[in-house]
Amino acid sequence: PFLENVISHEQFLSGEYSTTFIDQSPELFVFPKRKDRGTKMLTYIGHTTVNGFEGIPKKEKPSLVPPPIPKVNQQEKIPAGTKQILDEHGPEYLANWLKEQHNVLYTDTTFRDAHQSLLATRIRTKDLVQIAEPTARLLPQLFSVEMWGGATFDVAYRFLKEDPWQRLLKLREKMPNVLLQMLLRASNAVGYKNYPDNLIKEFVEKSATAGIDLFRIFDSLNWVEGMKPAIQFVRENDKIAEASMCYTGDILDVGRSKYDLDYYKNLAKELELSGAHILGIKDMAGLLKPEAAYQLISTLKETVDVPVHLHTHDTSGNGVHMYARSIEAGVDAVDVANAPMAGMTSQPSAQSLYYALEGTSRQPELNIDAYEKLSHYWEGIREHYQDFESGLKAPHTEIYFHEMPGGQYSNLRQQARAVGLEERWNEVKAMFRRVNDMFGDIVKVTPSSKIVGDMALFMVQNNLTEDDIYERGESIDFPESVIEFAQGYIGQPYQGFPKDLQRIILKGKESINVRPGELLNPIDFTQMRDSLFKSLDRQITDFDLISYALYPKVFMDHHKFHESYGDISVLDTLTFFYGMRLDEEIEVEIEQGKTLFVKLMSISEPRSDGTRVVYFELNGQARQVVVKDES
Ligand code: 3PY
Ligand code: ZN
Repeated sequence: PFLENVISHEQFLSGEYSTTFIDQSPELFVFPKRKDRGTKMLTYIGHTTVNGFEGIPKKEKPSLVPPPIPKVNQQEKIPAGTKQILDEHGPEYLANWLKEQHNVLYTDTTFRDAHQSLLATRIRTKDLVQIAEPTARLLPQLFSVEMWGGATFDVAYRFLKEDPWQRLLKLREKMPNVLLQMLLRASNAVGYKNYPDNLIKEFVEKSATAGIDLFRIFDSLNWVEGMKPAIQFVRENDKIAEASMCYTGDILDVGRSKYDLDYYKNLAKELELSGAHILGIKDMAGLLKPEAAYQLISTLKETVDVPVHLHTHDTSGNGVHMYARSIEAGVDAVDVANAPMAGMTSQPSAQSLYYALEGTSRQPELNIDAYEKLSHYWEGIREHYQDFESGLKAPHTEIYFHEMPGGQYSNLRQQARAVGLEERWNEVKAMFRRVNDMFGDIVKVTPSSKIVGDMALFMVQNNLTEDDIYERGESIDFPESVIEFAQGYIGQPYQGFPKDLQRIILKGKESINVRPGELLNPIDFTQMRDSLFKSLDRQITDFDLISYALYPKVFMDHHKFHESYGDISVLDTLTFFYGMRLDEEIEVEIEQGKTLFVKLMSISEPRSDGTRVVYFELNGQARQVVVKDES
């Protein structure tokens, strides 16, 4: 705390201090009183009860029953699965094994993409961990469980106030038999920009150590150059590199030749040569139509020797049909979600596809009753996150036109709402497509999709047409993300940037055509650890270090939050989002065998300084905390 006082002192920051600074600044020795765990937690509950939770309307905590967790015999050994094949024989063997299976295999995305796409990535670790071991016991035939990466990493810190590494470690412990899979944005890791290569290397290594077996790697422009380091690092760790191509456009549309069957054939070959153990097809917007899927998969199965793994989003409602055709064409594995967390912008339902394949020879070999048992849990838990629902109520075939990824649709809509463009949402969607075409028809997935979205919003908000951009673009300040894209800082689009537009956006700024990671200075982790240790005054783990390197501000904000409120990942989800009702009593297990009993007694009227006193009983003793009423 002393060092923290020094480095945050105004005089110190201004640089105008001498050797007597410490002697003459007694305030440096005033340390904030460290609050005990109970008080910190009551402060959080008090604050949330009074002010609500960021991003959702404040309302009284809903009354919901806890979701049912299927009974399993915990004394029995957990059945072996794909994880044991990988650990015993390595990634090449595992990939061959996958290819040799006759029946199609399932990757279950319920723990990651399903809630990223339906509930803004908000499902908390506590709710995932409860169902992890039953899943491992009931569905040992899964190929893998996708449970990490993508947006889960920063959302954990930013919104859920928890440590994403803890999620990985805990799920690994509970699911020792199936492959754990993550989504890795190649040189963007789990962020939105390119990072130095040595950070990607560290990130992959520590993720592998903490429990990831299969890395699905993609580049947001399908730029293989940008994916090579990540593929290499995964291979060096003896884990599975699933190099993925993002599906865009429509191979059935003969009028649109940029992304035709040959494009995907060449890309697949290139990815195989770059070291892919598995070829992934990432249909992030759900654009792949059933017949296109049949042609694509048949062609790719003839093109590469590695197995093919298909991912889609069911936004159009055609997901199950599309998978059924892909399975006919020989795809090795597909991504599905448990039914109550499936459909719409999420993955197709595991159960629906299972039944759709009845009577065919490739129906997955698993216990469908187990899926149904687990589904009761997901059905119940989804209710706890009702305020994060995206609002999409029906299949949406307009995606074939605007091509927005599943996870982006609701996000961009919220962004539009936030800047007062809710009534012009249809215009924003149309503009999204226009911008895509202006950019030369690009692959749209995090982060390139966000850049197209930023530009579309910018144009609608400022009433700019495409002609305006070409005619008066010189005097327009474009969004920062658009400038960085035109500079080549997220990589090179297939067939390059449209030169005119690039010049208008850059206004003389230079652009690059090499991998941004080659130009970025490597991170000095030793020095970074030292300075973090000094400012946080605690042991810095390797995980902390990587998180800080990826997201310095997000990590520091999380640290400050933790200092004020402690570890609130132990709270049940409804209390976490809504606080407590008057007279309600809850139990909080803060560590194994140590439970706090919390009762909310009363809340005072606001005082003249805008604060309220919140009165609790903590383990039967009266306690009070003061919180600011932000209304
Ligand atoms: C992510 O990058 O988070 C995605 O899910 C992209 O589809
Ligand atoms: Zn996805």
